[in-house]
Amino acid sequence: QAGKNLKIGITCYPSLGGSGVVATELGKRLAERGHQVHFIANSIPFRLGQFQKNIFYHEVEVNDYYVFRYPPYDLSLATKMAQVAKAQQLDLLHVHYAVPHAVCAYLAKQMVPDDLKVVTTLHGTDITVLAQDESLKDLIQLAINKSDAVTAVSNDLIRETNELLDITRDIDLTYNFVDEKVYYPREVLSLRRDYVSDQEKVLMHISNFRPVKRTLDVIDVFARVQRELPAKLILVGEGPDLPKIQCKIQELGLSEKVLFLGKQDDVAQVISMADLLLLPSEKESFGLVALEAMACGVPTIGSTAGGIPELVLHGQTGMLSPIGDTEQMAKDAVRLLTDGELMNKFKKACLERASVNFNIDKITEQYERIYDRVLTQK
Ligand code: GMT
Repeated sequence: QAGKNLKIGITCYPSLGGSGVVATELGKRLAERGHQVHFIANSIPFRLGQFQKNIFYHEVEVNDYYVFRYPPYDLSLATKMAQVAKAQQLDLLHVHYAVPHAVCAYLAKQMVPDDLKVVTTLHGTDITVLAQDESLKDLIQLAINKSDAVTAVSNDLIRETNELLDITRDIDLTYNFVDEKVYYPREVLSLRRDYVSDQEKVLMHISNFRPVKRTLDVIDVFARVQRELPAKLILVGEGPDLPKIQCKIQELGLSEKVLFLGKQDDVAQVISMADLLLLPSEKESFGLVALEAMACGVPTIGSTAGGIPELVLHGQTGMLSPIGDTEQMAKDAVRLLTDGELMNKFKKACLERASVNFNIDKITEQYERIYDRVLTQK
């Protein structure tokens, strides 16, 4: 089977976070490289964009018969995976996020007469949060141990998976990636002038505003920075902690200096307006947004949580401090924002690192090698 064009089923959360983005971008690139890619999900992945050759989408319909208190989405997904695998003669299923996708793929495998291979990619909270939940732990463990290959997006996530669960197999490291054709420093001077004056620096935070992102730390860092130099904070995204943040900003009298852009699709354009990205997370298996910023030449000020140090090189492409050390984060931000030469050095290093280490083709080839391996193994 090695080296040939494959038929690959991909399942991900179509409208949610980094795992969906990575799965969709990978699928698109695999299709460009000649593979046939079948997305199996409950809606069209939001990054899928325009029609593209070799890409198909199969929608999961959930049975909501009145006896079901909770419509059994997982069972419908497993059945759909098996149906698509049989009808399209899939070589393998590549599922992103363990719950429920890896479990459904394991079930689908039992429904298919041929040996349907399953590759599972772990993205972070499926392990760092959900695998700590006793009601799911054994199931996640089973799904990982029964997959034909398992990948994780950082060494730290591999370490944590092995620490939390009884894993009887190797886990491959496959870092997240960016497409340089989309993520590059955009010319956004006039757009930036719509938001800030030429004297002001722009700090930016982009996330789903969940507790693991420690968004109050974002405000704290910004509050300290703007005491030292003219600056604005741009917040992008939405989530449960947003109201808390809005109150804090008012309480600190910072309303004039903080802008809320809500959810934005064209992240490359938005991020290119920033001088620095703030990522002070409590947990972060990788931190895709820091890579997107890096590819646009924007250094990150963040925490040393999870896989962030594998992506952001402290003192080269950003500055990292222990979780919650907002004083140090603010000091580092001010240092970078006031030293033009240092900032230029960081920007250059960002572009270089994103292009060399996290190139979409390089990582796609790693996935292809894993596919070939599972298809040739007995
Ligand atoms: O950041 C989030 O909370 C969303 C979450 C997801 O499941 O999409 O992101 C996880 O996967 C991303 C893609 O691999 C990683 O870049 C994020 O670091 C990871 N989030 C956490 O570990 C909290």
